[in-house]
Amino acid sequence: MALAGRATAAIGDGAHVPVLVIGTGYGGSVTALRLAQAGVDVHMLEMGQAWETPGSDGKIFPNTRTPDYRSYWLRTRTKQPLSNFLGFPLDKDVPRHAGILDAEEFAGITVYQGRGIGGGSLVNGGMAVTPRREHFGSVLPSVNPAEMYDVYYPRANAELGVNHVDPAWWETVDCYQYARVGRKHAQRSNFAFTLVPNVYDMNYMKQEAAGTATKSAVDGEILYGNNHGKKSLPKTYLARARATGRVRITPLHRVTSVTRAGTRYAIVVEQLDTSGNVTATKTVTADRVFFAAGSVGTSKLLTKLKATGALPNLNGEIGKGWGDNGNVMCGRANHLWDPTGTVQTSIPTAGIDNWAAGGAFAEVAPLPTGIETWASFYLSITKNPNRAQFTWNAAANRVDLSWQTAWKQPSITMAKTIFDKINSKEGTIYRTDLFGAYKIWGDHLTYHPLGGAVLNKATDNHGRLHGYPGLYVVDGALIPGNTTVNPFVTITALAERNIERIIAEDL
Ligand code: FAE
Repeated sequence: MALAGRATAAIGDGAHVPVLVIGTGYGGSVTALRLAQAGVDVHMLEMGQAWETPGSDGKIFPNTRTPDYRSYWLRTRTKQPLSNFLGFPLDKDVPRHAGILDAEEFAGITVYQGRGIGGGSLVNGGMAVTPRREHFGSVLPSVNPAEMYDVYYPRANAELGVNHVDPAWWETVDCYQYARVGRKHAQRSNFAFTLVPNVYDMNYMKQEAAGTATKSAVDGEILYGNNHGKKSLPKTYLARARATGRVRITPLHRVTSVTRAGTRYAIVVEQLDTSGNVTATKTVTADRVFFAAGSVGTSKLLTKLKATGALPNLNGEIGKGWGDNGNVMCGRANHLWDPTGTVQTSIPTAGIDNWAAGGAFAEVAPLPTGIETWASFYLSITKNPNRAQFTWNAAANRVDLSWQTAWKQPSITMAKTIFDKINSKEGTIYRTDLFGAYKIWGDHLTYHPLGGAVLNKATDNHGRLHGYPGLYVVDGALIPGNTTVNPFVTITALAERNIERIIAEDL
């Protein structure tokens, strides 16, 4: 499928738009499509690039194995989630550039996020998982499960293009050997093992593996973008939004302020060049503003705007209830008779479900290094109860997050309910070379930031911010810290639910 039409002319200083959407990830894309279909003109602002122009190698996105200037958001050195291999540090210097992956560092955690039109959909693993219904009460306690499971989860899955790997093909193809080894070890320790859906086009992957299509996932493309099979938002929601003719998107524009201006809102926007320099500052007005800058982006904006008096009537829940979806990573060293394969597709399709008994759901993740590693690698989502708060640090002119590294300990304990048992059964050990020298746990990061403007607390039960009619939160900031599985299907489904009500009642 072709990328959606080209980015339109940049928003002008002094412009007025009926609806402004800040950010182009899942929440923003759902909101823009549904408003446009209801006949409303929408302008979306995105701080990252459009990602429509190939680089010097003829490709839009670089490979995971060879990060370059396109890979990181305004850093001069890469910060790879797996920082080491066989004891050697992997990071390297790169030119400062408005790259695709932001490794945003707070005092106790690094939060990875996508930057560009499509937000996290550009960089994520595509795992499209609907939480088990019996767990939904802990995910969004104020939302009626029936409406989500009968209407909005199915709608989100359909629009996102969620599909399933062909189990017969999965059983035999080389590029999923690592996942089958993961299954063998999980099942020998009596853990439930499930194939999980994805938004990667599984028919395309079959062709890659057969050598009849340009290799993409099978060649390791994912973390810094995917050039072929991934159905990211520019190919799904945003393509349909643009096709309405009512949605315009301005990339490389970062919102820094929103204030009341009579019956409207005034929005201050910095225009960036691809080196991250501010080349212009614009003020535009809008009747309604939808915050879709992601859990961190939306929470940082709202925390600053409340504290600095730009939006003083926001309530005391702003900035609270932030969680890391219990993310923790680890690797296991397999025996020499258990190779995981030299060719590993970058698209994960399987997980070990020990949520009910141990509080952990472990994604069997690829290590697409191109060489045999004899390693099994896992990203676990755990029932970590810790929640952090964003606060305004006036002296440093920035927003801080109170998360502490030690707060990952419950996640490690829960992940160990799976991997200690597997190691004991298999006679294997943890890898100690992936996150530093002699470090077992990747406990310094998250891929799944959630919360900071929680539904039914900072907003009403449909995302309307308390204190300001016409201001809404529509992204992962609404979800109180954990989705029990990978989050984007829930973010999408919740946005579908909320915008339907907002269109019916507010417009
Ligand atoms: P998001 O997609 O983050 O979009 C926010 C957008 O707003 C971004 O494009 C920002 O650049 C932009 N923005 C931020 N601040 C501003 C500003 N001030 N002005 C203008 N624009 C701004 O938000 N989830 C899954 O369900 N399955 C997976 O397999 C999976 N794998 C992942 C792998 C990686 C490496 C990462 C980083 C994430 C992964 N995720 C996965 C998480 C998922 O991508 C994330 O939950 C969603 O993207 C969040 O959606 P939002 O709409 O909240």
